[in-house]
Amino acid sequence: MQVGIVGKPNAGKSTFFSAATLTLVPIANYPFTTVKPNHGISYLRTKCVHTELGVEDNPRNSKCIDGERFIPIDIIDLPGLVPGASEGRGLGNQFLDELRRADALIHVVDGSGSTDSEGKLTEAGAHNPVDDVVFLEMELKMWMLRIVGKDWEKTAKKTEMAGEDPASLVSERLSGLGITKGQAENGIKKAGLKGKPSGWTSEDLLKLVDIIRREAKPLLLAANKIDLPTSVGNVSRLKQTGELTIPVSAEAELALRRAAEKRLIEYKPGDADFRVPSVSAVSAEQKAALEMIREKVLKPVGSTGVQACINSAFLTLLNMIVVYPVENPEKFSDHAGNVLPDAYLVPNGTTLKELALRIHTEIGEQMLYGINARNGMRLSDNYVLKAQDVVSIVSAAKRA
Ligand SMILES: Nc1nc2c(ncn2[C@@H]2O[C@H](COP(=O)(O)OP(=O)(O)OP(=O)(O)O)[C@@H](O)[C@H]2O)c(=O)[nH]1
Ligand SMILES: [Mg+2]
Repeated sequence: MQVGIVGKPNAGKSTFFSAATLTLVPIANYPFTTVKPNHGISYLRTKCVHTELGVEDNPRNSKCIDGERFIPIDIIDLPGLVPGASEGRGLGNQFLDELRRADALIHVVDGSGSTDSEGKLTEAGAHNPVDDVVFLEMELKMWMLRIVGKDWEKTAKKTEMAGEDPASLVSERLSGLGITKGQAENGIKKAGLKGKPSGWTSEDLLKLVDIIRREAKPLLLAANKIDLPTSVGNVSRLKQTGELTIPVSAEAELALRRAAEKRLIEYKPGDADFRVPSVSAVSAEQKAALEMIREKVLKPVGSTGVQACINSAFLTLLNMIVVYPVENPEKFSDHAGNVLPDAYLVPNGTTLKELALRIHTEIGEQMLYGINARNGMRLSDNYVLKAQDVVSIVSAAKRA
């Protein structure tokens, strides 16, 4: 699974990325610091079931820290986009194609309003961040329109002559972005597009790609720089756009994670607070800076918001759940004895059979039944998985 970070220059995308991945990337207070995409690994955080089951775990595909399970996800940081990028302004939108594998987007907005629409520093609070939301969604639409709309009339006429349906044409054009025919069909219906596709206008296509983008690459707003006083009020303004909005201080998260990495503090991404251990090399200056984060971010907001964005991208926007497949339902282990080795992120609605197929084609195909490891009850292959399920799959196929 992959999440893409988008937004105008200087909004804090690379700071967010760096905080989420603990990877060093260039960060600076001027536009176009990032000139090519950064790829990294971050983690979704969820309560691990091992505490509740009363066992010690040995995770393989994920990490367990203090009873919290961290599941890896891919994350990509893009160069900034400016209004008119689709016409080549700034760095243009050449890098948007990097988002083809992204399942969801995090739009990092400068919630403090201290950078203009092109990311140049301006008087704090002078810029309305809602403008950035409008423009970015426009650029995303223009990007998709460019892909769908190339020689539209000519290609649509050919499709009509061949007796093919318009959804095939749209999904074929957008197949590079992972758009399915079903999503194209849905989009056409929701956009109210009827008649011959060769007669659809650019406006029609713009409406269509916007609907498809919202379904196929949903986004949330990371209202960043919440530590700055001019952010007050902008979070509710951003919420009024109707997009899921999360207050964030990427800079605070980066400082906390770096301090935790150096063992100056105890802090896990997503925690509501940090602790300075009795033995810590933290200097008075560092301590004061960390205390400031506590007062300005953690206390009023509840967390730095970075982990909340990643979690919401998968659990809310994409409506996914975490499940734990095990081989031995009594010991909650795999064949090597690893307890709760894997945590899988699957779409809500996934059946046991679909999970089995994902683990291994043969195991799935030859699946006999499943077992709910919590109570030993048998589960049929069309059982719909629930969040935090611990399940065992009994199959005629042997595992490698
Ligand atoms: N106060 C505050 N400043 C932040 C925060 N996040 C980022 N910044 C600052 O904002 C500036 C821009 O940060 P970057 O992460 O380089 O921004 P970007 O969106 O990647 O910018 P481009 O790569 O130019 O598109 C830097 O000076 C950061 O230190 C935050 O949460 N609070
Ligand atoms: Mg950057």
